[in-house]
Amino acid sequence: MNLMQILDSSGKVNSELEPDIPEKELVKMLQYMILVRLLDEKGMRLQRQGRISFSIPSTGQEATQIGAVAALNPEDWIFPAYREPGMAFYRGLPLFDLINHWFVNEEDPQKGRRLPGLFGSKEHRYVNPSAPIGTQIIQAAGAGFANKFLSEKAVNIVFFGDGATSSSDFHAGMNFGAVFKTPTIFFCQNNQWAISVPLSKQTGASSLVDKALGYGIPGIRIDGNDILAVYTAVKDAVKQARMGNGPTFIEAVTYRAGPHTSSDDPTRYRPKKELATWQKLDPIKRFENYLLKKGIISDNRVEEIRSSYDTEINELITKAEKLPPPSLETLFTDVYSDQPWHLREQFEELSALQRMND
Ligand SMILES: Cc1ncc(C[n+]2csc(CCOP(=O)(O)OP(=O)(O)O)c2C)c(N)n1
Ligand SMILES: [Mg+2]
Repeated sequence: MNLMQILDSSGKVNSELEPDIPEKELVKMLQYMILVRLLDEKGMRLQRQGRISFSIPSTGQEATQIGAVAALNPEDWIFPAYREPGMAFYRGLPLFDLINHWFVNEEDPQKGRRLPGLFGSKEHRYVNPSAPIGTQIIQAAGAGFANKFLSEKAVNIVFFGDGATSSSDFHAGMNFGAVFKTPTIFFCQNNQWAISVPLSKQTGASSLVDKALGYGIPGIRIDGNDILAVYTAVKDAVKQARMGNGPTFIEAVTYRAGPHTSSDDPTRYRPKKELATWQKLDPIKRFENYLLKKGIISDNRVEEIRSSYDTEINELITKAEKLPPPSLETLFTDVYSDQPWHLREQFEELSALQRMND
């Protein structure tokens, strides 16, 4: 199946397909790609030093998340998997929120209740993901139905991996979206691996986009390391969804350049040569070359962006590491508006135990 590409691996643009994006937005896109890469480096290092428990990198997949969020309106809902943190930052989620979340301290907006890396933000319409693979697909289709039912302008985009296309929720979500023509964009990050399972063992289909045909959903296969192709495909899909024409399925062909998570060692199952081949197709370098050729940025500016984020993140890490964990009381809050008697009793018992130990 063909692959839609606008920027080739050297950053040369196909001018017939080049989208019209204001310079300021183009720079913002690069900036957030750089931020995501840097956060991955920091997160993995902190985990290896034993200072945080877990890290989920999305290295190599910066173009999919940033290209997509740039093509959405702020009122559109994002249903992430776990490799799209850049979308939340692009919408204004403070960096300190994520870093407090990494350290599971009292300022962690998730109050230590989530696996680090699985976070959401209602304010930024970035929905809390669930750990079981594929759950967000049915949630997004259902929420799309709600948007349609309430005649809201918002559309929904849902992210999932190649592995998730084998889940029953993928079938249920795609089928529901197609039948009810929900304004849902099904965005598959085909990063070639589902932990240690390669794509060749994931499906009998020759490409994942073929699956869309069976549901009656228009599908497009794009180069997921080409941010302009991602932006264009999502923009088109959003337009169709807003016009009431229902879902689109996007297969973005990309590569998980890092480990699955900090608990994984891909050198045990992945050929070295494969990584080297994909590293030549790096999405950040490619976009940077495009912007350099257009005279929109300079090497100095890129270095400035990187080093100012580096300083900011280091300062936030120092602050976050000093904060205590969430208070015991948070174990008993946020589920019921009026705390039931048995939780009150448990809390009192726990507080008494804590006083004895102090
Ligand atoms: C229902 C379910 N089965 C298994 C797992 C364990 N698991 C976590 S991530 C993952 C692989 C998912 O691969 P993919 O959908 O390709 O996404 P990627 O991690 O590559 O981004 C698996 C099997 C899970 N979380 N949920
Ligand atoms: Mg995958």
